[in-house]
Amino acid sequence: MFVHKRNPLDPVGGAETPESVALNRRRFMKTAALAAGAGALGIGAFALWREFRATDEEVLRRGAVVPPEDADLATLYPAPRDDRFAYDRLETDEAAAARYTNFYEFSRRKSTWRYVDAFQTRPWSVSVEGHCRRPFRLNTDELLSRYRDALVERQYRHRCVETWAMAVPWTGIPLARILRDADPLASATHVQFDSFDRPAQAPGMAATPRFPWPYTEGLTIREAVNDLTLLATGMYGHPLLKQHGAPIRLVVPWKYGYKSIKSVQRIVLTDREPATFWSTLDPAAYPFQSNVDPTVPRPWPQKEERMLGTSTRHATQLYNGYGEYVAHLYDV
Ligand SMILES: Nc1nc2c(c(=O)[nH]1)N[C@H]1C(S)=C(S)[C@@H](COP(=O)(O)O)O[C@H]1N2
Ligand SMILES: [Mo]
Repeated sequence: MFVHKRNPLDPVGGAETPESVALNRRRFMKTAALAAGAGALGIGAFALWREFRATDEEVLRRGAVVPPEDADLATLYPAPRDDRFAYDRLETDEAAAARYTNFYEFSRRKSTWRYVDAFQTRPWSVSVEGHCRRPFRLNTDELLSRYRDALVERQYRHRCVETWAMAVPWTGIPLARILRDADPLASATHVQFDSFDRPAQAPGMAATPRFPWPYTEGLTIREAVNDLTLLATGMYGHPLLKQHGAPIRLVVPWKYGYKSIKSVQRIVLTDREPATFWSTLDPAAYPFQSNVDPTVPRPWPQKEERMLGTSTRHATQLYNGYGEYVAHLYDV
């Protein structure tokens, strides 16, 4: 299994098993249950079975957020579609994406939707600060109101370094629009993103106090203002589910998925390359740049990817296929 293998966050149990294998296992376990009796299965197997038995409705309902009080803001979804990035493959089923997520604040398993009940996504605010002339802080409603004209829906492919992939419609605001309003200083060479630090609401954080929380990420300023970089507030035409990083997350489709930090609270313009959660844990496996590249093992092979909810495989593309938009950033 290709699950962030070479770092201390090694997966537990079989929760990360690819879906096709998991479904076979479920069938096997049903048979085993009939043959041996439920008692012989053991608690671990029972937990695994419960996970895969969950209905799509349950997975989507558990992750749903409290809607804004201002009903007018709800009418912003779905946002006008910007069709430039239409994918060359089938869109991922919404429930398939929602049941297989990476969100270590909640769990190392993929079924993070099971652990998000206590997570409060409202009220929530995000700040833009650091090396800029006009720092500001907005709550999520103010963010949507201020940038309502910039809100777009875009179809992007997402590629996790574990080699699973998805093709999903995000709703978001181009990050460049937001950074521009802060009026960055010439000294701002990088942008740092910080997630939340609330172990009381996030069982994965409570279980791993030694990890470098909060989850952090970073981009160069040129990457941050690239046309592709989105600050997402929604997915599949409605506000983000908790397990996908409600209420606000970053989406950087040409980089491995861990760069797309969830549940962002602080955006800091800085004059140096910031430390990130994964590169702090293992700098060799998770370098700062982390562009998708089929030729570079990380350290496991990256030649192919599997679409979530299916057994369809595709060849991995350099920059995840977005070279037209980003290759110039890396010309030497
Ligand atoms: N705060 C936070 N952001 C995160 C993660 C995380 O554990 N915590 N996981 C990352 C990884 S490894 C991936 S692949 C994507 C997954 O996004 P998705 O679960 O919405 O598909 O989120 C990224 N953002
Ligand atoms: Mo990932």
